[in-house]
Amino acid sequence: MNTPLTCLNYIDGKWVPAQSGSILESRNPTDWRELVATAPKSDIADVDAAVEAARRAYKTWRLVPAPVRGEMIHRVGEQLLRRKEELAHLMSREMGKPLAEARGDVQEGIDCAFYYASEGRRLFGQTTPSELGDKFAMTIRAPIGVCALITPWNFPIAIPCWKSLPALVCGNAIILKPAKDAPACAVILTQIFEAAGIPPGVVNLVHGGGETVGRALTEHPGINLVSFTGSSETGSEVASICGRAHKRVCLEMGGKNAQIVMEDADLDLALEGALWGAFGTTGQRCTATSRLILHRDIKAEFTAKLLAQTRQLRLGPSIDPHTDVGPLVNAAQLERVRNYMDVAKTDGAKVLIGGNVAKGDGLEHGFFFQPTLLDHVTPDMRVAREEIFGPVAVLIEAASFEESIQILNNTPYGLSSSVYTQSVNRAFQAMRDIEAGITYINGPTSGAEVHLPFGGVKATGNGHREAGSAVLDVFTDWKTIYVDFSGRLQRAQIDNR
Ligand code: UN1
Repeated sequence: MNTPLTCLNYIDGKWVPAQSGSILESRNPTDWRELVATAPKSDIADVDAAVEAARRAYKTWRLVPAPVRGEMIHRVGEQLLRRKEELAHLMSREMGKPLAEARGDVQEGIDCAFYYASEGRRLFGQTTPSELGDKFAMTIRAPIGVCALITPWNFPIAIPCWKSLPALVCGNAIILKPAKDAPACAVILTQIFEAAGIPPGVVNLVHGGGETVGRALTEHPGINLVSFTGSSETGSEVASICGRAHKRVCLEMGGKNAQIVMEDADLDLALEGALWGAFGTTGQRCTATSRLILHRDIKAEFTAKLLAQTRQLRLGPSIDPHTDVGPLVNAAQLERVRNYMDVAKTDGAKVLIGGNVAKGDGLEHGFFFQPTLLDHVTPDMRVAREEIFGPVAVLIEAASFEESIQILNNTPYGLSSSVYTQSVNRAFQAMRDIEAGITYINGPTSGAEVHLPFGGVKATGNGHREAGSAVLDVFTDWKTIYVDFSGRLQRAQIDNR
């Protein structure tokens, strides 16, 4: 076993413990006897110190030319690339993602760094003619100030990068509050920021719980913006605090993503997509496929194939290269998924495979749950509507394409969606009629790329998008500028009529 890492907070360019001296433990979900790291259990005093440092640093950081900020972000990308393997191993041990997927998580951070590094030389505004003579009109982007970034454990490098890199290139100072289950990944990322030359106070890291540190940041008058990824319940709380204080808030919350398989689909392709979508990252992705909406003409055949393939999945230690499905992140998640099995049975669903905590074969010290398929599920059942966040997919039968879309839309959420069909007409109808932020045609519900907008509709989000150029509208304000070079008063709408 590896020696546990001692994580610290990073405030004003210094690595420090929590002022109270309290600590949290981060354990390996494959084997909870392994302590991966300890981290400061911070409170409001640590948040105050971080906000003060960030406010001070913001004053000069916002004046650093954006291309220079971009060069630092580029160095972040280079360091992430150099430390990719080390980070992937740490991540896999810390939160239980299979190694290949952990490499993908770090790669998403690298992609993000190189994308936003070059944004330093764009950050385009607009110039447009004025309605008056000898007058110039343009827009520029202005940073928001100090941003609190509250991130989940399921993408411990990718999501902090999605948030921090565009925030920084736009000229904001940041305070990162990583999930309690992934403090060590956040420490390495912060070390990388430090090594990339980002000045003290511009990036701060405060570990701790959502109810203490997350809340203190959200309520702090020195914070101008909160970007939060997590549950819809917590997101509502964050939004209401920010709403009352007129703070900008960007929310990425729950999902109940569905894959539709039509009778004209390439079934083998749809099958591969369903397996990856449902069981990749042990179902712990916001984009995971938790509903399979199957046309009745292919349901029996598709289900039989799916069952056979699910049976082949190897459940095992996240670090083992032969593992297909790793553990859940912690005991609470395991209990949550297990509870949903009771809910499913009470509501009349049938467990086709799985449905239990996995035991034996060296899994007894980890948070393993068997890959699970629930059949005879109707759209009104709780397992068809609520986010489970585990290796569980429900099978719902549909009589037509129209009914499939209706079922897909019949959820409070709207993040990702997928349709397998060979019909161009149906594909375009799906793109038009599905209520979701992301729609895949003939691909699974997971697979977002960093240069496109990421986010959802309904209870999934609050109208903002992460990633792509869309996130620049989160981390900047538009400023409209008029320059009158006529040397006289020109009244718009009046003097030119
Ligand atoms: C998330 O689960 O919150 O498309 C992010 C995907 C990944 C990102 C997921 N690229 O599944």
